[in-house]
Amino acid sequence: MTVFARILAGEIPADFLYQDELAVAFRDVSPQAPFHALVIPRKPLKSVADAGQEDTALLGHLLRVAARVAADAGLEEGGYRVVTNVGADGGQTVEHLHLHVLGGRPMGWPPG
Ligand code: DGP
Repeated sequence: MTVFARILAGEIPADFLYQDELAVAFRDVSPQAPFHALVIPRKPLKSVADAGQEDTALLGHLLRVAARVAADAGLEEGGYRVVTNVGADGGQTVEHLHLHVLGGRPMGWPPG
């Protein structure tokens, strides 16, 4: 069971920013920017690489939730970044699909 599955099950507390029947958003425990949230599906997909045709709408929903939590955090004017890591080279450490929403400072490019 991943740490995010345990958060979804209520076994580990999280600072929730948004919840619906398909997805939840909460603050990252190790923020890499003044605002850093994670958007995850309730469905235990490992990453975007694990998503099938049947998950197309869910993936779109996750992006819309990311935009919503960013707007709720007042980031629309300044901008923000939405990123998802996949596998070892992508820097993924938790095998439950998640979108990082980062903002509140200028982001570097390319990412490290
Ligand atoms: P990634 O490296 O892309 O798999 O990102 C995983 C993120 O999950 C990382 O930024 C830290 C965050 N994280 C890990 N454990 C917890 C936790 O227990 N609670 C919260 N809120 N975030 C966590």
